[in-house]
Amino acid sequence: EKIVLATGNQGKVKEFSSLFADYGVDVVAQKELGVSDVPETGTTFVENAIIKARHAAQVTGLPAIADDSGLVVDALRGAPGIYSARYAGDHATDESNIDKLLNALEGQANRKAHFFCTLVFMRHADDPVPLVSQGKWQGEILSSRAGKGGFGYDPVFYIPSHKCTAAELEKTEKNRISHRGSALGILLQSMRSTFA
Ligand code: ITT
Repeated sequence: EKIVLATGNQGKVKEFSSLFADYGVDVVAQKELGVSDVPETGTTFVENAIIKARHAAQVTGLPAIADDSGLVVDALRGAPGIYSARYAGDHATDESNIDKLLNALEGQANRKAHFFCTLVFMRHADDPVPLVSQGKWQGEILSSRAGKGGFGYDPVFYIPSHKCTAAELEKTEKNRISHRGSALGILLQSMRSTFA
């Protein structure tokens, strides 16, 4: 059966397409089904993911998977967190968000940060037991950009184990080790054990 992918973010759509192809799951991005973005009024990753999954399921009548994710920076007491997409304001772009982050961390010695991803699967809009999974990816914020791959904050997110930024990783490697890749592995496992 088809599942709607409740995201309007093209970077996420690309990563999920290759991840789901690996797992043999049939997902369609919400835009292709005429679903528009919904206001994210929650105060946690979980709440926002549920809001997005419920909306997409409501509009399409299909089961839905949503991703709410963000960058959590230690020295900024967790900012930008759930506000990562719009850190630099209403018309924020990946570029302006990174500029704002680099400014906020100027002169800061503690560069520790992690990406966080919450995924939600709902069988229908009124599903009382959504499946939830989370993934975390530890790294450090550089003081300038490196790499062209990925999206969002990837060019300044340095992975010590790989000695490069997330934007310099092969796509398949990012999917293997990222917050999104980990969260999806866990979600698919719990979908299998719940519906087997
Ligand atoms: P949807 O709500 O439509 O899915 P969005 O971009 O608004 O799209 P979020 O509210 O979950 O999604 O914000 C996530 C932001 O966190 C995203 O826009 C990036 O700035 C950042 N982010 C999340 N995962 C990332 C990754 O793998 N690499 C770089 N930045 C990431």
